[in-house]
Amino acid sequence: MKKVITFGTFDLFHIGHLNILKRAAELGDYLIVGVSTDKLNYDKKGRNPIYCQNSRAEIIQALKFVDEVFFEESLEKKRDYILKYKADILVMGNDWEGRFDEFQDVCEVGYLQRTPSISTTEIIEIIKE
Ligand code: C2G
Repeated sequence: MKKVITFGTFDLFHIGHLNILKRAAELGDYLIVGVSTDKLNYDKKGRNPIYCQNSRAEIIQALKFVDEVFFEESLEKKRDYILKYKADILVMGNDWEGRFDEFQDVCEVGYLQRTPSISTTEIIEIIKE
């Protein structure tokens, strides 16, 4: 069984999130998603997500092609998560191109094309206007 792992905040869940998760699932037999905690998001982006981590994780877990969800507490723990969940391939959007190549010694690493013209940040800006 080929296990795929991916990570993200998935705040204000949108079609770009759906597309990447669906395509990640197609690369293997079992999809594991690390959902960034509120704290990790705050540390990374300087603001809290709109949806709290439990809501974001519940939404991801409800998708039919997602098999397992856990909370990603630290960017530095990626290697531990890959090993813990016995992932065969790490998949991320190409905004992260090259950033996770260091894990090629423990799994395959792939980057998928981002869905154009949509992002959580843009949605927030549009609503604000
Ligand atoms: N994504 C995409 N197309 C978009 C927007 C996002 O394919 N239009 C992808 C991103 O490339 C990422 C995933 O959706 O692979 C989740 O995106 P974010 O929620 O923005 O996650 P991010 O903040 O990049 O967190 O450890 C890594 C981080 O936790 C990733």
